Amino acid sequence: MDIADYQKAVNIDPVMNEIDNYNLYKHIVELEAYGLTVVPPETLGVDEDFINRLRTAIVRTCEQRNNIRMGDYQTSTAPANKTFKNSWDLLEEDEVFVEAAINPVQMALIRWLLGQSAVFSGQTWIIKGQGAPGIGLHSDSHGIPPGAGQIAHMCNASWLCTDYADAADGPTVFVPGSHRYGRATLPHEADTSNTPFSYVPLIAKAGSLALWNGATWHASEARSKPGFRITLVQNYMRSYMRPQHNYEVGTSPQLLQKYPELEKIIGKALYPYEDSQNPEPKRIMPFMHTGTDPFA
Ligand SMILES: O=C(O)CCC(=O)C(=O)O
Ligand SMILES: [Fe+2]
Repeated sequence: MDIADYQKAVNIDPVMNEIDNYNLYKHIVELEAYGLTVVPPETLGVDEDFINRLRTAIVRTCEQRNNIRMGDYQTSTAPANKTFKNSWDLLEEDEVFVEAAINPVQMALIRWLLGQSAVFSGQTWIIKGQGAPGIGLHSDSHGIPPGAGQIAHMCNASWLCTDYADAADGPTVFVPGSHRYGRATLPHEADTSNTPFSYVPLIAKAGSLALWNGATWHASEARSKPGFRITLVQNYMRSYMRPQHNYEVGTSPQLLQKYPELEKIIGKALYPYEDSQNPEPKRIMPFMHTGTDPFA
């Protein structure tokens, strides 16, 4: 008996059918058990041409936006202070970014985590060169206070555009099962060189998709290899993460100036680090502190 055949559970039946069609059972169990899964290109229905187009589009967009010449990503020594900049909001740059955002296998897994009403929330690249340091353990579920850990509120779906073969590539690392802690890392837990938490590196070939519950703690290793690690990072969220109305657009400067409290509560874009058009780093830390303090 297939329960989905009864067609009584209108939201979960379509997800079940897709999990079945694409044979995603292992990935669903890994998402539940570990808080992350890595899907190979064959399962995603993408070929080498797709990932070459995606990587090429990222490099080209970075070159154009940051006025640099990167050349061959495998040997390039373009400076990190340029390759990390202006990396958000890519859909209009090349349709391959739309293909990456709506891949149907990816969407089946995202809808398992976030429901049918999941929304696409942001897309950015990581172009990480030789000598780039790692980053500390953190959760991506910024803004979700402790106590709300039973369900996924957001997830990260990252396309690997280069191979992550070993630690020298500077891969992402994960604390398996940490999504169940339901909170962000505290400062003394975040340093990978002395954290008491065990973590595993993401080792997979280009064209794979790493998908994690946003609450799953992760970090990255320093990169020692020449050339660049290139990744397309995508965030998806539950629909309640959106405001009913975007007061950022159209609220008059006169009102904002007269009522500073209004400016504070207006919900200007910042997730996850900064609005690419209007970076305001000073607003980011208080927002991220909600991950360990509901009163932040
Ligand atoms: O460099 C990495 O792989 C870590 C990136 C990260 O923290 C993220 O995409 O949320
Ligand atoms: Fe992250």
